[in-house]
Amino acid sequence: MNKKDKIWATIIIIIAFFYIFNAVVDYKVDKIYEEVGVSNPNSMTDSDCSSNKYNCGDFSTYTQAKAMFDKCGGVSNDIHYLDGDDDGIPCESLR
Ligand SMILES: [Ca+2]
Ligand SMILES: [Ca+2]
Repeated sequence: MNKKDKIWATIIIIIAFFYIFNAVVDYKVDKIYEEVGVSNPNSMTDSDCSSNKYNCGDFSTYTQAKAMFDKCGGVSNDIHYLDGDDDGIPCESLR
């Protein structure tokens, strides 16, 4: 290995290290959020109950839709309009 090769190898190793480090940190953050029982606000599946952000089409299962519905307060606070007929069952189409 000549000097130039060594420099490149070092750069590649540093970049690879950062990628792995970031992946591990992301994984750990997700795990920590999971352990304390709240969803990661940075993840795609965050539960924002402040405005109408989700529709039934945003969920792939009824369980997910129901979890969001319940988390935001159920019928009394159906901020996302997941339960149009107010019977307490959101997204009938997913059942
Ligand atoms: Ca909606
Ligand atoms: Ca309903």
